[in-house]
Amino acid sequence: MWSLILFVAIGLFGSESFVKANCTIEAKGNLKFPKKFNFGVATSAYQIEGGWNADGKGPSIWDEFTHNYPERIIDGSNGDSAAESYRLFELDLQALKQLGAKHYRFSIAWTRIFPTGDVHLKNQKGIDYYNMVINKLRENKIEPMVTMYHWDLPVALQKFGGFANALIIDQFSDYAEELFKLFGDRVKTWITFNEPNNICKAGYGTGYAPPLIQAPGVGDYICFTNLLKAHGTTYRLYQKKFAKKQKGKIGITLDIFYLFSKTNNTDDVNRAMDYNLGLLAYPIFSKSGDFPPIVLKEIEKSSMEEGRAKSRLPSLGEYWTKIIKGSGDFIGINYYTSRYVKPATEPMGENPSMERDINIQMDVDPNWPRAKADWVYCIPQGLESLLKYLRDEYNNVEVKITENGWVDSGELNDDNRIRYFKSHIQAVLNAINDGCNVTSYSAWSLVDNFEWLQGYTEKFGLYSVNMKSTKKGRIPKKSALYYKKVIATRSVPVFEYLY
Ligand code: GBH
Repeated sequence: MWSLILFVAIGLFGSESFVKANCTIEAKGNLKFPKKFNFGVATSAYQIEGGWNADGKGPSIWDEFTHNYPERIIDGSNGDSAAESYRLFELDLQALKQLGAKHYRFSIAWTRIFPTGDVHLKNQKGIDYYNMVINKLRENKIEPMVTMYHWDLPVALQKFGGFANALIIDQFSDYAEELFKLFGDRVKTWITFNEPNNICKAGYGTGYAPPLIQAPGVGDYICFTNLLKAHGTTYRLYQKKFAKKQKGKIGITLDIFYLFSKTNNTDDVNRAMDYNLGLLAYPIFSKSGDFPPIVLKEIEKSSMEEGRAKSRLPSLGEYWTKIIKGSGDFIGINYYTSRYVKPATEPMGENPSMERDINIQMDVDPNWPRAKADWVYCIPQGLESLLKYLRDEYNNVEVKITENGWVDSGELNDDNRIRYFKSHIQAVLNAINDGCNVTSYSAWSLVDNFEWLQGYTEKFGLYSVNMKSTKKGRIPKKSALYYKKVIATRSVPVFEYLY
């Protein structure tokens, strides 16, 4: 009876039935992860550290924004104290040890080390803090994976224009050089930028996040261009001055929703992927470099129609294409969820804007299991498909999953988070079994933390933190016990054992 219904459903909905509406995925192939595959967890400085002005730290654009516009954060909160990891790193370390994490992805707050962003003005206490973190991790055989920039630009550098000014190329690569000098003897995995899509679209396009620049279809592209140049310059610098001795790897973390087409139209999917992922991945990881040809062509055409003398997204040019092409030892991927895409019937968004340039409608299936946040649905098939897409379109580049996680209200009995992790970790294993070059997975996040515009109303942690107490004790949720078991067995355990 059930198989008959399933059969009819497949017949009716075709490929749609591929994306299941119950947060599960079938296991295919080996049941164990390869020995060299690494499991860990991720956080970011502003979201967990607190101590926003402690010991000489300078203000970042997120300190400034949350202080000046508390009404723009859902609960009026900020990261002034957050999970207090600056004061209480020992508690994070205990949680990492309890999980058996093999690596810890955290970010360095630029303004803790260089309060004004200028590398000639060091804050020794900030340096001491990160040395302590890195050393304690290593003593416990937990590999540090360091994000250099997770959205907290020094206010002093924003005054120069931040990512809207090409000065950021030197400002960032000078900062990166100092990080290599200070920590590169012990840090072997570096991520230059976390989610350029958000840095540039939210910061310089729609302008809903700091530095609040509203210049859609213009500012966002200027930001992408400068950011890619800063990334490429940093990579070359490392190769030239540090790689031989330090032997580390450098990558960049990109966020992407996987995109399905209801009508199985691969052109729609490829075009949308070129805009949402390719804009950043293509210049770094493709064979030819520069922005994806279709994106360059379409934006140039629209720009001409708007009566401009040149494209809003000019080619990177020969010089920069060469520097940026190949400037990544791995691609970091933050995957949370997926969407359906179809071409828009009428022009979308304002003119100009990235939305108008892309002109693709994105929607969800009302049957998909939704999280507390309205943008997260549990679609493990999207992760498997994305990894295969990277394998096929980007020459089987090494992939590190730098974030993946589920959002709820913070309950300790978080079965839905376990379901999410179980199916997504299975999706990664399926992809590996199918020849994808994925080498690590970081769950977002170690602890409940400051979720940007959502403040403390949305929780992603494996550990709960009582934000109101000064002790800020970390309490393992049920999902922490599940993830511990994943790490210990290098497999995808059933989770009934927890009952
Ligand atoms: C990542 O950001 C961040 O790296 C991390 O700091 C954060 O805590 C984590 O994920 C969880 O959010 O327009 O409705 O499609 C992801 C942030 C969330 C920003 C989704 C863009 C799009 C919402 N992104 N959001 S929607």
